[in-house]
Amino acid sequence: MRVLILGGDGFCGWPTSLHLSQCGHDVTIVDNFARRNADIELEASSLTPIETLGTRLATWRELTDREIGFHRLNVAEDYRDLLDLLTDLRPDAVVHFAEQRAAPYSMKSSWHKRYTVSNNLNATNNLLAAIVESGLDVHVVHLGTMGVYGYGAAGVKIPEGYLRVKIESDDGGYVEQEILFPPNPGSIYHMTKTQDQLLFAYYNKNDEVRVTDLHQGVVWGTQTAETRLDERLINRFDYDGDYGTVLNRFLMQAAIGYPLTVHGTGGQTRAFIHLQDSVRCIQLAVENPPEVGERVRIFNQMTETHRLIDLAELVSRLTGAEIDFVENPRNEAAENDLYVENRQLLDLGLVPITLEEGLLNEVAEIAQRYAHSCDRDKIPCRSYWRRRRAAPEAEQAEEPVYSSDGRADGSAAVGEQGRQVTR
Ligand code: NAD
Ligand code: USQ
Repeated sequence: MRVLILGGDGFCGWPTSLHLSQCGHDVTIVDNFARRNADIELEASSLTPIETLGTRLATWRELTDREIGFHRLNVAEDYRDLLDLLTDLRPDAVVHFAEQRAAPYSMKSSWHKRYTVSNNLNATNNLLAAIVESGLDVHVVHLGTMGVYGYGAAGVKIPEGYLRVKIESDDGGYVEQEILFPPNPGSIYHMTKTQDQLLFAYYNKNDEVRVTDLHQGVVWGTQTAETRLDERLINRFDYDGDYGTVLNRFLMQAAIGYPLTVHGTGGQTRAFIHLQDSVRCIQLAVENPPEVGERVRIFNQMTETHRLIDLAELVSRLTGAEIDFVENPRNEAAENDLYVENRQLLDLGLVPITLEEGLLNEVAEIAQRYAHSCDRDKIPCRSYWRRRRAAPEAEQAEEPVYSSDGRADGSAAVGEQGRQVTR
């Protein structure tokens, strides 16, 4: 298949591009390097030494003889270029990762809120509008999030996107309907993903655009079979207070002897998936498209749920790290249960890699190997979600200066910002 990958230079996009290429698909990447530019803005960087995209692609060619194409464009702004690319390439599928994905980053200031909304919603709408204008029948595979549901459903297992409801009718009877599960986003970033859902539903209904929306949990791990082939292919490893996600942060903190930063009590339960499973799920979604006329397919792309305190204690047991209960900078429930349905990807053949010591050790080893490049000052999360708790410097934050292609000049300091295994 010909597959266009929007956001193919990112944490999930890069290993997915390599995996789909390895599987024999003809892959082309689009990216505007917004993520690399956010590092400049935040004065942070990946723990692992990621190469330029040019070197990454040349290395892949050298090792495998496979060519991955690349086009630098801003999906949210360069509509005409996107349309021309679709028309020239005529892809069978577009995998859409090209969004600002960090919840803390989206909550740093009003600029970050507006940027996240504008980037994410325009990227999704531009893609859908361009598919319709091109007249092509392209399957969109979008990376959504478990956070569209909120993280608790009053003890109910969260279904895959749709909820069957009974509505009382005027004659005292009941009408049955299937509706999108009520959205309950906790951050501006998560809110953009709930709005993406409506864009997909609309274009699917009106124009029969075929869509698979993957509601993914927190991704952990950093390497996949393909990124391990050569150090020049190494994937990014985010550990800073904005982009670092919880389990990778704990493993990296343990590696440098930094107390594990548990927000609040650690009673929050979240859904997780290993990066290797994430790329496999995307392959399954690409290779099993919905029929024309089928409603938007929604898969819950997660393999297990964990309470954060249990994860911290596990990492602490393995490494001897101390646990630090820090005041939670976010506005989220201190504790929640989480039960999630994920049958559809299992039925397509996913065999989950669950969290076990061997894999944790592998991530910890990578963190250890590159610990020398860690900037400890970037570890605390300083993005306060509630106005009344905003740090004084956030109030005075200046906007970073961005050029139209999303490049920050880096000059402006922005205010700093029950375990369930489902198989
Ligand atoms: P990332 O920030 O590492 O990658 C996103 C890529 O998209 C970056 O390379 C960035 O430069 C690019 N991009 C952003 N806006 C763009 C635009 N307007 N035009 C062109 N390129 C643009 O993020 P990631 O962790 O790889 O996440 C990818 C997707 O998966 C996101 O949509 C995210 O919401 C979703 N997701 C991620 C996780 C996770 O734990 N990382 C979990 C669930 C869902
Ligand atoms: N947390 C800590 N300590 C830390 C960092 C985070 O306790 O040092 C807590 C947070 O308060 C939160 C939980 O860990 O309760 C998860 O935070 P996270 O940063 O790992 O994940 P999140 O902000 O939810 O976002 C990540 C990705 C996002 C994706 C989402 C999937 O960045 O793109 O959509 O995971 S989900 O969480 O299922 O919605």
